[in-house]
Formats: sequence, C-alpha cells, structure tokens
Amino acid sequence: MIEINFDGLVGPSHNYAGLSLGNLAATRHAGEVSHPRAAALQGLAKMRHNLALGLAQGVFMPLDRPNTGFADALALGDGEPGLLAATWSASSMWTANAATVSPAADCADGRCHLSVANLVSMPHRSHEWPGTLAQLRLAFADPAFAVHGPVPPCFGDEGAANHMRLTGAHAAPGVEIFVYGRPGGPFPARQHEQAGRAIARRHGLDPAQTIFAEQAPEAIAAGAFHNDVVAVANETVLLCHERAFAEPEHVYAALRERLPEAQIVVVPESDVPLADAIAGYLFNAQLVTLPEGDMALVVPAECVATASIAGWLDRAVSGNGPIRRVFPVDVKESMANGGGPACLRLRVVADPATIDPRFLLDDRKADRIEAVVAERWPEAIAPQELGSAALARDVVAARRALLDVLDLGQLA
Ligand code: SUG
Repeated sequence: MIEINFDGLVGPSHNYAGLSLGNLAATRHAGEVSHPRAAALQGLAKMRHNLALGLAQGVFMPLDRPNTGFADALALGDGEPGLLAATWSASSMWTANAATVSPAADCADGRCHLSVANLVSMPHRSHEWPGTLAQLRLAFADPAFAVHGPVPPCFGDEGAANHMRLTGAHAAPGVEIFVYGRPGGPFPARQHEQAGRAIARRHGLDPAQTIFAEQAPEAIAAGAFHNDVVAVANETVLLCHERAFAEPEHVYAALRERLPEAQIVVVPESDVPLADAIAGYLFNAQLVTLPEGDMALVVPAECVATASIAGWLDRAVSGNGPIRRVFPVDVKESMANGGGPACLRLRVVADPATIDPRFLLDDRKADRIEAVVAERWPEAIAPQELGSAALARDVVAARRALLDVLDLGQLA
C-alpha cells in the first residue's frame, strides 16, 4: 500500500473565462488568452518531477469538452457567454476536486472508498462528475475499491480539496478531517457540512476517528474557496495557516487527542499574511514523504516570488521542523485559474497492482502523452474563440488522439 498521486492532464480546451466566483486568481485572469499546450506540458513536467523524486504517479484523462449534452440541456444558443464557456471548461484538471478518498485502513469493510464530487456550486464544474465517475470506475474496478456516485446535489461537495487525512503511516488507520464552509459571506461556501457527513457514513469511517471542522469564514472571504488553499496534511503533519479554521484550537485538540504523534505546524499571520498565502499558494503544495523518509513540500514557483512565503520556507527547512526540502514547480497556466500543485492531484493509498495500469505513469508513458500534447493541443485560446466549431473539432480530436495512444478509447 502506497500513496499514489493522480494528476489531471490539462485538457486541450483550457481557458480563462473567469467562472469561479470567490477564486481570486481565476477572476483576475478572466478574458486572458490561455495556452493549453504549455499548460499540459507544465502539468506533465510536475508529474515527471515527482516521479524523479521516487513517488508513485498516476494520471487522469481530460473530459470530453465542449460538453454538447450540457449545452443541449441548457438550450444554449448565442448570447450566454458564461454558460457557453462552462460547456468548454477544462476544470477536470483539478483532480483534488474529483473525489473524496478514504483508504482501506479507515473503512469498515477494508476496501478503499471513493465518492465522486458533485461540484454543484459552480455550473462549469457541476457537469464533471459523470465523466469523472466513468474514469474512476475504470481505474479502480478492482474489488479492493468501492466507487460511489455523488452525494445528492442539495449538499455541495468539492471532494478531497476539503478533506485531510493524518496517520502514522499511509497504510495504517488514520484520522479523517472534513472541512466545510457556512454560507453567508461574500463568496460561495462550496463545501456543505452534510456532504462530508454523508461521505463519512457511506465510506464506513469510524466516527471516533473522524473530525468535522468549519473553515474560517474570513478565509473564504479572503479567497480560500477550498480548504486546501489554507491547509495541507501528510502522515503525521498538519501544515495550516492560523486563520484556516473557524475554531482552530478545537481542530488541533481533536486531532491531538486522536493522533498524539501529530505535528501541527501553524503559519502565523505575522509571518505570512492570509492574503500572501492565498496569492502565493503556500498551502496548495504537495506535502509528500520521500522514499528516504524525509518530508518535502512541492510548491508553486509563485511561493518563491512572494517574500513572506519565501522567508517562511527558508526558516522551515533550516529549522528542525518536519519539512526538510522544498521543490518549486512551474504550473503558471493552472495557477492563473486558481489551481496549484495540490489542486492538480488526487491522492489514493492503494496497492498499485489493483489499479488499472493505463492510469499509472512512468517516463515512457509521459513521453507518449507529451508527443500527443505537443502535436495536437492548441497553442492558445482566447475566450472569444469558445464556441468556434473548428476549435471544437480540434479539441475533440486532440483528446481522442490521446485516448487512442493510451488505449483508453472506451472513455471517448
Ligand atoms: O474550482 N478554477 C478551479 C480551481 C480549483 C482549485 N482546486 C483546489 N483548490 N483543490 C475552481 O475554482 C476556474 C475556471 C475558469 O474561471 O474558467 C476554475 O474553475
């Protein structure tokens, strides 16, 4: 049993339509020209970087866009640019929002449970789940897994972006923390408390090892639309901003009570102001355990360019805390839509032999993916081009070419 990070390959329709209210980066870059080819290559380079660190890596395919079924259901013609853009969105690249995953050791039936996220808070993301579910059912078809449909749409669920797991070792039983938001602020609270509670029940988690925590309303108001913008966990370590949770002391105490060896690293406002944390995405990092046992933080390059964050990282690695190494990666195209390194990956703890090998990555497969991307992914897309029949044909054909190369035609 090991942790495998499944990154979403950035799809050929990647664009900047500014669809996510409360996601400050996406709103700020609305209307800009995107670069799908560069975006996908940046994502692949991150996957290769993590492979080179000795970490296990998986990959999910982009979904079929533009989604004509969604467009037909909305009877879209001209004059609805926001909804049109929603049918083209490449947002499935952020696989932290694909599903909530509870490893086998936490679940009553000894299987690894996955619940696909309904993503109902944002129209452009609400139509991801059927395509994502089809992919999860294929990748995790082995009886070692139980793959669930979405929780009912009355409760917004954003998947692993609002879920953390702490444990002495990945394969051992852990403490699962479900973070939710309460509505009423200037921006949508995308994760409903009841969605997390439903998932905990359907996954068969031990209530004594499960924590439900409210995200700080001020964090959501400051642009932390998901918990993974202000907190990240790996094994015994919780790294979070001091303003991440509505009742931080309750969260820390609940965790310590269940996992006495927990190491809680709180970044104070005086070191890194919340606004800097959100702009530089310090917490949207991959906190990983390297094969030799040290923990490393894979951060967006924007962290190094943010003085307060760079200073904090320097002090962290030179001190005697759990983070021993920091690796900046360039995922600029995704970052401009509010998606950092951690948004781009879904963590699954499993025996790789139980996973459909077509979804597991090595360097040779990365070469094959890269060749298709280099040849078929559009170089640039301006938002006004969304809706173009010629572009739609190119985007659909590009994805088909990728599926063919990976023998995944059944996802077409
Ligand atoms: O849902 N951006 C995504 C970013 C998701 C980040 N995921 C995590 N934090 N785990 C979102 O807000 C922008 C798309 C646009 O505006 O066109 C977007 O959907």
